[in-house]
Amino acid sequence: MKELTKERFVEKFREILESEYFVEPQEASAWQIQSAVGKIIMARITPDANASLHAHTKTRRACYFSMEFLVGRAIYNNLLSLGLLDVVDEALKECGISVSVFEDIEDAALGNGGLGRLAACFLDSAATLDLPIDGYGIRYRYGLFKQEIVDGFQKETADDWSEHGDPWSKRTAGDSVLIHFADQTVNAVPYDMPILGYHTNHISNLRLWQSEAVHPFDFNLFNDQKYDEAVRDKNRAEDISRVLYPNDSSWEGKKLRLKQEYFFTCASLTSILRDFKRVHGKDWSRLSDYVTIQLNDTHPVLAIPELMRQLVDEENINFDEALAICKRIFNYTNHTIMAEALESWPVDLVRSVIPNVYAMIELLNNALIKEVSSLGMEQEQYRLQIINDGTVYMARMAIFMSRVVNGVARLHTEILKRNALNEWYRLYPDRFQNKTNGVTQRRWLALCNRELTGLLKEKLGSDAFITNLQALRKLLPLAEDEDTIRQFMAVKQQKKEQLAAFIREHDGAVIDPNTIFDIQIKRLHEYKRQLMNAFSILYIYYGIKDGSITGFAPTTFLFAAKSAPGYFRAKGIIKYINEIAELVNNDPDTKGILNVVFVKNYNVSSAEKLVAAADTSIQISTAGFEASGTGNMKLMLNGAVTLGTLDGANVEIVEEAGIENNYIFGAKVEELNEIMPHYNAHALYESDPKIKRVVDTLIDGTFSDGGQHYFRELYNSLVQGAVWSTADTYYVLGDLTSFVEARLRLNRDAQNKEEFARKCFRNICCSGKFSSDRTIRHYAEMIWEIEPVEVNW
Ligand code: 26Q
Repeated sequence: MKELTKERFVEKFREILESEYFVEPQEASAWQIQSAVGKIIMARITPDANASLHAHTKTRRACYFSMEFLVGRAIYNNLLSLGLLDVVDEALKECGISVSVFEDIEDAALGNGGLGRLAACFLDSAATLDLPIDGYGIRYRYGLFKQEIVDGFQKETADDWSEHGDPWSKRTAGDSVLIHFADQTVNAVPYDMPILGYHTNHISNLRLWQSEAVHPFDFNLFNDQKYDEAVRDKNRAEDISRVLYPNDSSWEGKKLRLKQEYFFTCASLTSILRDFKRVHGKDWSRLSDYVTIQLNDTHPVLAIPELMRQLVDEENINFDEALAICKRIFNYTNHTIMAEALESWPVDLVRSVIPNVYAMIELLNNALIKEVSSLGMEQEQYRLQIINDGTVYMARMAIFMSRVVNGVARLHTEILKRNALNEWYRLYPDRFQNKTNGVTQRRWLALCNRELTGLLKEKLGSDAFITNLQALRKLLPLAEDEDTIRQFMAVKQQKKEQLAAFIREHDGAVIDPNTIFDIQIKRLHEYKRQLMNAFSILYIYYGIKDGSITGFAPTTFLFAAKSAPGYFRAKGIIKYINEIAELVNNDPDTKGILNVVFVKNYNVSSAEKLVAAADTSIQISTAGFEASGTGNMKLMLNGAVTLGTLDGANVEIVEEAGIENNYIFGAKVEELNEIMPHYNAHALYESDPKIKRVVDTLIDGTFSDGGQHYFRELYNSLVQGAVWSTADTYYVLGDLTSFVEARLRLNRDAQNKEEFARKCFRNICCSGKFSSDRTIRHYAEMIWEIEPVEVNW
């Protein structure tokens, strides 16, 4: 194919704008510009995309099943992958347009947080490493809600991300699948989104299903002027893929969610089996030679009984044979040990919505019981059964039927084996593996921090780290080089200035780039302890005011977080942070020293700006609760030191980068196991006046929650509890003092700017392990047993 030069690009670009929208470049809107660029790019990559799809059906491949793919904004990433960022930048400039127009393009927020973003990073790495992996999920009409902050409170609005079209996917209606529920049948229509590998012609396919009516509307009802009834079926069908559930911690047994899960797993399997048949015929015993399926948490686990059903009921394979085939195909990744997040469905619901699948679940349960007794574990049977007491337990079905079960960080996997899934580990010790998470350095370094990328490239004499992050290790000696550190500090300063400009525009807040940027960005959860962060700021605030804390280096405390709309405490914490901001930002005693800002509507695009500008990465979950974390890796990669607990992947981060280059505090998992049974938060609160002082701001009138009792409820959760031992489940008060100490230590160290920058720089050099390229390669080798493919056409 001819090279895409600036001239050729400009010509095509003008042509498309003219013929599609009747506009000149200067009068085109952001989305019209994106649409034109999208058309040019998609036309160029289509042959590669088709060739990749074709190659994938001929070889052994992995199918990544996930309810969420948080891909974010596609345009910059696609241009980066194709090596066209500069060409398009120049071309647009010639048309009087800045590439930054695309900042106005919406993110595709088809995920809640870590789990969904991990899936997106994996597809990026897979394509880049030429590994045959395709994603399967749901094309939600509305992604994760947009967050506004009104009077300090979170307000949700709909995220109509494809309102102006979606140039990055192709509707493939010819591959549609009919999905049958007991009470309705819908049409699953696939949209294929190419995921481009970096500087390779290999492309992964992300197939997202949209639910549509089989018949658009009832003509007879329409003729009788019964308009609502005429479109009722259409709306009911579209309900299934209408909206992403914004819950990512507490599980809710909603019928629509169950339908979503069945909808996309059934559609995906049907499509995979069709592809297989086309190439290999009906030799089902070989299915597992060509297809392996990764279940991203339990959300897609209905794929297991559904594949059984398709093999047994539709392909007439006997049950035992089908069972053997399925057991070779599935693997399951666990992302949480929190009991309230584990999926379990009422038998009556499953039976009423998908009766044939339920029948298969019963047979699987019988097979499990048989196996448990043959392995001499009868005494554990009730804790292992897929169906027990009128409930279907999804994780149990997943583990029973998977070849490999994995956790997402070393500590997390150890906790699964020792505690959360111990009875399963004893049953199948060889089934358990660890695969520590990673992030793609293409988006989380090369794209979001071109300045740092440029510096690293210059120092290394190559940009090899963009596809081999371990290469950064070689730069470690330069941490002692004054020039390098000065240059690094200049880059960080630049990114802080850019972030300050963004926040001014986006939130109307003024922040000073000459202060320390202290950043906590993640979903709002009690276990992530944003409340402890807030308390620590107040602790320091009162310390500065009463003179017990002196010489505190000016710090900007940045928060960004969405709360599940129904999560009362999390919403209270958002309001509380905003109340603290109001207080400390306006107090002449602390003005210029403490600045607190809550950045609204946290998403992938704002994360890209935040991570690049951070000095400190706040990772302070109660030890044992954060399965891995991936934001911690993104911040490390951009040269922030971690201020955190020994939880999730933080353990491995300090192992790589050195405890002396990070700030670790708080109770460890083993310590908490000892402490929690007799932890008395109320007694601690009563005995420590500094703790009491900050906690009392929840109830003493310092702040207002608009009379909605958010703060009183938070207060009660910390110090009241039905019995004393149930108060402060996440040890917020227990860890608060050591957190403040670590924070003060960091603050003192940061005053030696060069010495502190060295620590930051060492973190970058040691971040190699946390590339999703490493993670995906390990899945490919140790779980999927797949090999890289060559794509030719
Ligand atoms: C389940 C049932 C009904 C409705 C919603 C859900 C649901 C949706 C999303 C439950 C959980 C999630 C998301 C979980 C998640 O993001 N977990 C994070 O996964 C990351 C990637 O492995 C880890 O790094 C984080 O530690 C973990 O919290």
